[in-house]
Amino acid sequence: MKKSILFILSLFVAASFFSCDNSESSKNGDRGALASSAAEKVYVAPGEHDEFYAFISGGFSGQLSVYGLPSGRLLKVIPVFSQDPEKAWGYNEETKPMLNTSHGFVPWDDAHHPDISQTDGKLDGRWVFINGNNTPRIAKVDLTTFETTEIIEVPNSAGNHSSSFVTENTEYVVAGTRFSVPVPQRDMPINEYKGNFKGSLTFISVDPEEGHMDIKFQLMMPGFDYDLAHPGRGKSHGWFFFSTYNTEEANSLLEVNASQNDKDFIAAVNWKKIEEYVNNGGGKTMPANYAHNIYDDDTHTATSTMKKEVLVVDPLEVPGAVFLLPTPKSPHGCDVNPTGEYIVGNGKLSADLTVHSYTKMIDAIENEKFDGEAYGIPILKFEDVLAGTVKQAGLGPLHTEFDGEGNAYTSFFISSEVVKWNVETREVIDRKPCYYSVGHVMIPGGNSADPFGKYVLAMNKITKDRYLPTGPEVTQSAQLYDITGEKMELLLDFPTIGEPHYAAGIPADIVKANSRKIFKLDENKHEYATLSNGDARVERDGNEVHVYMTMIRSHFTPDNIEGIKVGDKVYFHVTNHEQDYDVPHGISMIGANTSELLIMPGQTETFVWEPKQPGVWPFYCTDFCSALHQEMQGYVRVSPANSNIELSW
Ligand code: K7E
Ligand code: RUQ
Ligand code: CUA
Repeated sequence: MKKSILFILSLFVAASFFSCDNSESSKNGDRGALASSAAEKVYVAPGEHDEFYAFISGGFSGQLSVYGLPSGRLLKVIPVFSQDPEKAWGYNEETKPMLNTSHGFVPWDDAHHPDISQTDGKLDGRWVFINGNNTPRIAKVDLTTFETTEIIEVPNSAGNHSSSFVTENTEYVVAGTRFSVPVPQRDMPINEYKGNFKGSLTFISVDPEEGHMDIKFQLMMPGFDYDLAHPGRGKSHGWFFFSTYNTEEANSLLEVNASQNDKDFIAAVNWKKIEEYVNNGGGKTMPANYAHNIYDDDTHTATSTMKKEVLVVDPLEVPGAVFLLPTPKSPHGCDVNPTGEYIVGNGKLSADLTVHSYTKMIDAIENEKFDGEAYGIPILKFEDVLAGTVKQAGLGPLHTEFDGEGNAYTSFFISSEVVKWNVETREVIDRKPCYYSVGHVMIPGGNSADPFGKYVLAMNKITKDRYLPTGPEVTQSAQLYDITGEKMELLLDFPTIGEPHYAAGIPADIVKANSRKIFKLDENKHEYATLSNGDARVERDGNEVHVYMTMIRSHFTPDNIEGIKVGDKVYFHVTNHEQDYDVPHGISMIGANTSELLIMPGQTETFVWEPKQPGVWPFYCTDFCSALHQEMQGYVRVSPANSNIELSW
């Protein structure tokens, strides 16, 4: 049995080698053996668990997917900035407020960078943070329930891209703006961008106990377009580094070409210093509208609050807090190695990688070796902060991760490869092709002080011939490489959802230990929960009707309701009375302008139904729950608006 599955797996892996990796396979006399050894390395036998969780951004799907590694099996799709009819996220009354913004209900976003919370620089597996680029937001996913439990909108920002990266003790999750905009927003000529548009770097504090997020301060920077970021760690803890790609402050990047300047900057921000300044009353509050949405685990209900102001800090108010490090060729990724000494700038229009030294940076700052300034912010000399360059590493470097053994792995979009190099010597050790045009790479813990350097996952932008054709759009994909040896070994291709940008990986054991199995019914604090069957009922309040319903294998209480009229607004508040792990029930109502509800044991959810026609309308359980699942159903009798039929159930 095991053998035949292995054989099929090897065929898949072999096929991928044959189709694309010609150079590799022709050098390799025994492709079959290579493929089957790769298959063995990713094979997780039926009933066995994967060693790692991988949280992979869904990009423009607004979701976060959960995969097992090394198998590449999809375990869950977590709706974050999206409506998900499978889970009723954004459809039921409880979760709709999560998608509220200062622009109204925005049930979509472009999610790029998940990052797992850390304690002492190590992954602690409590939360995953992820950014929404489009309508700037940061979300927090709770890893006990794998649900989005908080979303905070970021004011004075646009294209929230250098986000959401966490500091060593999750003191802050950071959100940097990609598009510079007028602050405060106002009607002004676009070509007056230069000197007028601003780039905000937002430091959102995270409460160490509950994880509640709050905007602590916004650093209001010149409009350089902040692309990516990473925190310092170890010796550089207390600093944050942001890459920029428009120091020209051009409002049309193609015509004026943002790449006019040979070097842009990496902005180094001493957030500890600014925190101290703010704690002592520094900064100015300015009016700002932004939503702060919290999903409460006891009530299973979200509330959305509109905030009115934000604390803003001008870098010139805090001397010694912000410096600019010249970095060649429009750097994209801005990655810090596990010791915190090296800051890697991936100049996407270059063949070289720039590696800055934290020690040299501090030295240059202390000796005030400045090379001019930009809007009053000191610029350090390139030579004074440069540790060295990785020469001719590839074309179009984007992102770098680290294995904890002194090696870095950089993705190259144009030359479509992942390149392994030594952080100290900056010599290239190995390169392997990606199929095709890789964006981010991810090593579990690879952006923390303590990486688990067993695999690197490449997330590709284009797949072309790698999968069965599915019309003009072929699946996006990830590729898994073994990095335990000197040379990398491609093990597996697997499809992903949406467009994967970054991902965050973590040993499964860290998360599994805290995973929640059920919600206890007697701890259900939902405003409309029905905790005992005897309390199941229907109440009318004008033309609003509230149905307090329970579900347990395999019936609804009540299940036959009469006295509903056309023009009523009927709220179904449904409580799942199961207390067994993995026994949700669903409910759906004919013609309801919402999704089904999939309700977890002990939980209450609400949908609204506005019947338009008299008749007898059925509802049923949508999740196969027992041998009598098909019997789990009911009827609602709807009478004309003027009828005298009394409510009964
Ligand atoms: Cu390079 Cu949004 Cu991180 Cu995508 S970004 S690849
Ligand atoms: S019923 S088990 Cu609709 Cu055949 Cu599904
Ligand atoms: Cu309950 Cu099917």
